[in-house]
Amino acid sequence: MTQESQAVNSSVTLSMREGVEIIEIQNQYACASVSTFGATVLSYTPVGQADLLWVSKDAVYDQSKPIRGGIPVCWPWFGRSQIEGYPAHGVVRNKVWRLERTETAEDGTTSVTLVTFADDATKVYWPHEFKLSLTVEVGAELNVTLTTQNLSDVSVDITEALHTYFQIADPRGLVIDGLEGSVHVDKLVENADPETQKEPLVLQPAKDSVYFDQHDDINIEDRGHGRVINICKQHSQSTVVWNPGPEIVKGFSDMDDDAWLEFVCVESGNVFDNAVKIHPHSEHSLIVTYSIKNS
Ligand code: TA6
Repeated sequence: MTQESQAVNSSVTLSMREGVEIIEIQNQYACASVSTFGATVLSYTPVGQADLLWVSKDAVYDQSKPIRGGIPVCWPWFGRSQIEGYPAHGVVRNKVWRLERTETAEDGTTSVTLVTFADDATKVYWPHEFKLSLTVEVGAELNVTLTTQNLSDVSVDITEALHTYFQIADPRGLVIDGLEGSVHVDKLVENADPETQKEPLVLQPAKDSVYFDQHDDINIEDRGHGRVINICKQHSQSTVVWNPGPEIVKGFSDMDDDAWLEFVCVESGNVFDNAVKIHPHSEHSLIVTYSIKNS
């Protein structure tokens, strides 16, 4: 279905994909796309490379649920809420954000900033005033900054993550290094004891582990695509590694049974015990830079 597109500037156009508005970015470095629904980066394809990100071919674009893939924004909590009926991964990945500004840097990098604020819907679950901004910088690297502004008169504690789905040639035996030395908990094992990661992780799906007090750069050795994906993060204490594997994937209506063979989630944020306290009228930014090196 062809959709009319509207040019914002020479690098940015707006179009619709079914019920979702898409911000399309194209410059000398890469092309990328971001949905205003959930402020979800859906693709980042540097010139000469495969897309960094994975989106399910069964993803839903009618705003009835978060888009499966790309970089969903988990905020102001990560994971399942302790409160029955509250949405998993918070309240902003399934609402429409506003495109606040676009900028072109001197080196030709294109940035777009999307914002969202507290409203009646968010206050049902989280009774605080806030401004949340996501700035996506598309250049030789992909830089994503999630900034929380606490507009209330009380301190708030948040957990958060950029829940990034990386397109991978084969997750079986995938080597992920940079987690060494951090303490991880396996969420697939009830009451699992924390363990210290001693070696680079060799992924054997299914995997759902949280790495605490983890600060180092992470390298994902995507050998099948002849590349290494580097994750460099600032103000992030946690990393989550997730791949549902062949059985758990069957429980997701927006992924087919083989989808687990196409991606790995390596999520940068501040989750569970690594919560962030933001004082009244203060702010906090989670910053992640993704880059690709040929291997
Ligand atoms: O980050 C891993 C995880 O928390 C998994 O436990 C799984 O639930 C995944 O996120 C996807 O969650 P979603 O709510 O997007 O289906």
